[in-house]
Amino acid sequence: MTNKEGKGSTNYDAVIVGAGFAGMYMLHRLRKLGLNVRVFEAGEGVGGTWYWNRYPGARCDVESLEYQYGFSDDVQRGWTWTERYAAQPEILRYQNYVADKLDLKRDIQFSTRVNSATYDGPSGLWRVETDKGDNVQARFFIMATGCLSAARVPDFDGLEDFKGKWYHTGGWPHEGVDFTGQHVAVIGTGSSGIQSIPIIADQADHVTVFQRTANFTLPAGNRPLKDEEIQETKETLLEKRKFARTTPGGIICFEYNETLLEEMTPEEVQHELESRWTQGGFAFLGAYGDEMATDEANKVAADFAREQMSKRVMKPGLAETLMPNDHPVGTKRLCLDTDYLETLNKPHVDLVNVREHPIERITEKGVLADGTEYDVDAIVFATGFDAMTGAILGVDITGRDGLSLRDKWAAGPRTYLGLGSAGFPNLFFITGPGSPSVLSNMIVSIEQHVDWITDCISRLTNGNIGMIEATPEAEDEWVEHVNEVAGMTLYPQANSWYMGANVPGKPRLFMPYTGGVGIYGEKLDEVAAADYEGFRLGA
Ligand code: N01
Repeated sequence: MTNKEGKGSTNYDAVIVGAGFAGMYMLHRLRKLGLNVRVFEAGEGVGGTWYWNRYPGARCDVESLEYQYGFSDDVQRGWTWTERYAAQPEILRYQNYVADKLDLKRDIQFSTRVNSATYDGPSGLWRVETDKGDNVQARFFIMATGCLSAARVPDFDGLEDFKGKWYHTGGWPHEGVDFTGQHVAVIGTGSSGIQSIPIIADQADHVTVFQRTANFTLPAGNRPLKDEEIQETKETLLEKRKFARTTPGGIICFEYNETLLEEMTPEEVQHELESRWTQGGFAFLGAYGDEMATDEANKVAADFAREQMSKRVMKPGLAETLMPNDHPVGTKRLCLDTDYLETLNKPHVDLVNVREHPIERITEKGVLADGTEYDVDAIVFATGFDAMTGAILGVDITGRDGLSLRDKWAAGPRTYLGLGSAGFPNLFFITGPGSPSVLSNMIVSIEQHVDWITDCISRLTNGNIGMIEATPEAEDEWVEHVNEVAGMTLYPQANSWYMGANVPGKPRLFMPYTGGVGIYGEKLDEVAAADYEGFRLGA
């Protein structure tokens, strides 16, 4: 059989979409099972989010000694990290190192975007079509598309009129951008904006930062790694990884203090907050047990954070605009910065509060906000992603009896365990909505999912079972549970991308599972031990 471009139709055991951390490990595990696997990847190389996000200052906010695979002693011993928080080029080099070491690239078709996947009931196979004219079939279809990969430029009027250059942080030119001598507008002050603005400001003659929501940010405390800590990790990583899977966030470089605020003395509270702030990173969100659970407890940490941030702001009147006051600390992703607030003190950097001075449109010359036109040579959109569902729904997925995933999820994603969705047999999501995913160390969660999916596929193939599908009842129960536990936290209070709030028209609901990696892992184990309870296994 040939399609219109003359390519032959090919059968695989499994097709994986995406060659980031998730797709690479999934490929490795399924190949070890003896399966014939094809990975389709839109980029020209491996890396996923780290392939695309090459903006200046791009850096991981999980410590590099933990932000690496933990499934192979050989792989981890062969790589040496240099900084506490690895920068994007180093992470991408690491991913290529792993891909080469495991000889993964021969099964990855690069520069190829999957357009659609359709389940054929009679054969029990998925038919997958790409923008390069591939038309392949596979029993298992696995979305390893990442949670933050569908970059989003807001629908500003007039962008097509702009005579300068514009960029999105999530799709940065590979050759880099030199802003020397330029006037630059940066729109967005989430992690990407906060990381890139200091470096852009080092080059540019003038930078105007457009801020819609003031964000909590703390100094990352990045530094070169010491030989002893590198060595210690090499000796212990695999063992520590087992422990990481029992923790709420899959991170072990700090511990959550479980004592409630009211059970601590003011001195103890101050000590916890100070030492965690100084440590840098997400440790700050674990200063006491109810920090993310009650407004009163959160406010103590938020006040501390505002006080620390204010100390770094010197320009008259600036602190008021920069202080986050419309959401509890941690309910939007906490930002880790290197000199962000100090950069805003500089005379050639201005901050525009978009809430007071809304952006009306992009013009030929720059950005028009509240009647003022800001003339610039370049605009940087640090405006984020259609998170968690954007990349999944970017593929036109049709399941049993013509059911479209886009239709099914029109009011928000519905999954069982974030792994599967009723009506879509043999379709797996890696770190899908309804799993801890972005609230955890992504690589720990990816490994947890890939291991589970591998065991499941192994069970099916060994048992001569052709099909697994979430039942609607188990899915309804899980969706309800995910909402219920999210409702026990402060998270839903913020207009965050966790809630879909950054995309106009997107349904608002809290997409990740807040129960934590450890508790979630117990549930995964129970389901597997009960022969995939909540899933229907069939011929
Ligand atoms: O995206 P974001 P990001 N007009 O959505 C603003 C991970 N990450 O790319 O907050 C004006 O956080 C928007 O405003 P508001 C990390 O998980 C990690 O920065 O919606 N402004 C916000 O300020 C992170 O959380 C790392 O009101 C508009 C900004 O654009 C996630 O990726 C580094 C607007 C978008 O912030 C996403 O981060 C980078 C509009 N129409 C990313 N639309 C690290 O590892 C949006 N904005 C450190």
